[in-house]
Amino acid sequence: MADNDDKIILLDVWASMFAIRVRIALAEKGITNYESKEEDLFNHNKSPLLLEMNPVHKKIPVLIHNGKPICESLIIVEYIDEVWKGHSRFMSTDPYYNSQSRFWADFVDKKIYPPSNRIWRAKESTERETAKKEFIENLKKMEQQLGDKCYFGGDTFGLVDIALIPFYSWFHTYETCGNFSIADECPNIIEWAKRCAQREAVHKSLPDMHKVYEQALVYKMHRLGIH
Ligand SMILES: N[C@@H](CCC(=O)N[C@@H](CS)C(=O)NCC(=O)O)C(=O)O
Repeated sequence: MADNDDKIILLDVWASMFAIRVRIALAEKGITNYESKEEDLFNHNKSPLLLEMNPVHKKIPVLIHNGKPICESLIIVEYIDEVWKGHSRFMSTDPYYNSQSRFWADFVDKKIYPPSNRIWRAKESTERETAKKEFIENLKKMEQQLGDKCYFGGDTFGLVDIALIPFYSWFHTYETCGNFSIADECPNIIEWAKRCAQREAVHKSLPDMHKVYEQALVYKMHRLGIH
């Protein structure tokens, strides 16, 4: 379990919403003594360490805890919660509550992430408009699920909040590329995001939205083969 001499390495990419989840989880648990290794995912430049630690998917984030790798952001967040039990918990002791948290965190990965990505990557406006529609529809479902609660799980900041809040840094990119306002579509999600961003752990882990936008343009040029 957790020890003060633990050696923790995060294979990271600063703008990645999946990596941001892990940085928030670590910060929420008060873990600052870890090494973040920034990966270059382009030009066949992945580090030998990444290929060794995540040979199946070859993706970041990977948390390396005392030499042992943990892959997949949501699995990493739950791992951090289980190992560093001392601080407030992301999961509960109630199996039903946890099943619902996992359902909605999975919804973020399956129904929010794919259309969000297509909004800024789209080459044509029809593709972009379809993605935008799907993104808004699904974000509204999350807004409904949030209801008038403080966080998705109630009063405690938990797994679903950690799964979704990194997207807040990307909202400006979606809005600029898709020419729409998320605040107009989902005002309660924006209120929730602002509430989350008041937490120190979240605030210091979320990258600047304008830098994210610039980076998105670089990613897009890479995808189009323009370097
Ligand atoms: N389901 C994974 C997704 C991770 C992911 O897509 N990572 C991207 C960066 S945002 C990556 O490493 N891409 C490299 C590649 O696809 O080769 C998670 O939750 O950790």
